[in-house]
Amino acid sequence: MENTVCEPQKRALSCIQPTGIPTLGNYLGALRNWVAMQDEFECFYAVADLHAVTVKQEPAKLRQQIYEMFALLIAIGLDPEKSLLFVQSQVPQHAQLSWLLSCQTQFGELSRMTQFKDKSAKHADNINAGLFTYPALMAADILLYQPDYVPVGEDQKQHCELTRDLALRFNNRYSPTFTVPEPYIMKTGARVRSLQEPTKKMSKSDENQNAFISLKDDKDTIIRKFRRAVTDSDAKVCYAPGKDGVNNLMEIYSAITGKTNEQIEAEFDGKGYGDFKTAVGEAVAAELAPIQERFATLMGDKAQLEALMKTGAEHASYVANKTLKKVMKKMGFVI
Ligand code: ATP
Ligand code: LTN
Repeated sequence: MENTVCEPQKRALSCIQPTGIPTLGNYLGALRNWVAMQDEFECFYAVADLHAVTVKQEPAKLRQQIYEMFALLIAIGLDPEKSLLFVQSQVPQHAQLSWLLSCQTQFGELSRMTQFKDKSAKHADNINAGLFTYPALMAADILLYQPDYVPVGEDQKQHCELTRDLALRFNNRYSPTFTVPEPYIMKTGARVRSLQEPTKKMSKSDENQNAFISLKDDKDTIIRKFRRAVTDSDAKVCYAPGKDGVNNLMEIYSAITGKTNEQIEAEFDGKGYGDFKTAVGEAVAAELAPIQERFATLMGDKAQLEALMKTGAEHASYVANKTLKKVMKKMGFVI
């Protein structure tokens, strides 16, 4: 008989904040990869609502956005039977471990986080302690589940490195406790840029609606936004330094169609930006249409969403509690 050694399945974990309908950037940079990973890995995915309150939120709107984000995760193809889907605030171990980890995190480390610098500049009237200690909560989200990989977009790399440092620090100071996770960043779509300012990342909280494609935008809106996208006066579809707008559109088109830059250049050789932008818009609209249909059906049954949240939170809490208890015991608490 053949002697097969069964490798344990690797784990992946990621979260997304319910701060609005996700953009094409969130989808290509993170969410789409989450779906692709669910067959190969044991996956944990959460709606990071505790993170969302580091900036001001209107309660009724936040509640709606939590439902929407949870529904959207299922609509994009995450299967609650295959992946563990849950809402962060429904699993109290996140807040508990976050406190313990924040006592192992240095002020200097948190001061260097670019997301803190960006967000404190953007919300200068509300630079609260949570915004500053946010990476300790993110580290707790991750480390509780002992994942090997954290699929995120490029902008979260710095937070993932801090999480690794904290895991190593804890393991060295006490004894091996945490798996040291690696960020899992895809090459295509890792940094989708704003359609209006293509040097900046596409962000769902951008005030200019034309700067981003929301996963809820209809076909006409999508095509109109792409047609208005900032490009250059060169009128040649080619990937080159300095052509940020065109490069961004090519990256989006490539991420959706799987075509290489050479194939895209050949396809639009001799054609203007108008044809190219419409083609990108049509490809994106076709990708999003079935997601939008499933999303509408799911949002029509909140009781079903609540039941799925409850099951997810119970399972997550069971896994998270094992890690939390270990950590507390090692730190000297009476448990
Ligand atoms: P906000 O605009 O509210 O600060 P955000 O749009 O950056 O939020 P998050 O909820 O913070 O979205 O991010 C969810 C995931 O999407 C993260 O893994 C992040 O790296 C990824 N992501 C966000 N924006 C982009 C982008 N423009 N390109 C690629 N990935 C992105
Ligand atoms: N910080 C992330 C969201 C987030 C996250 C996490 C991502 C919160 N907890 C754990 C991966 C793993 C963001 O702002 N995009």
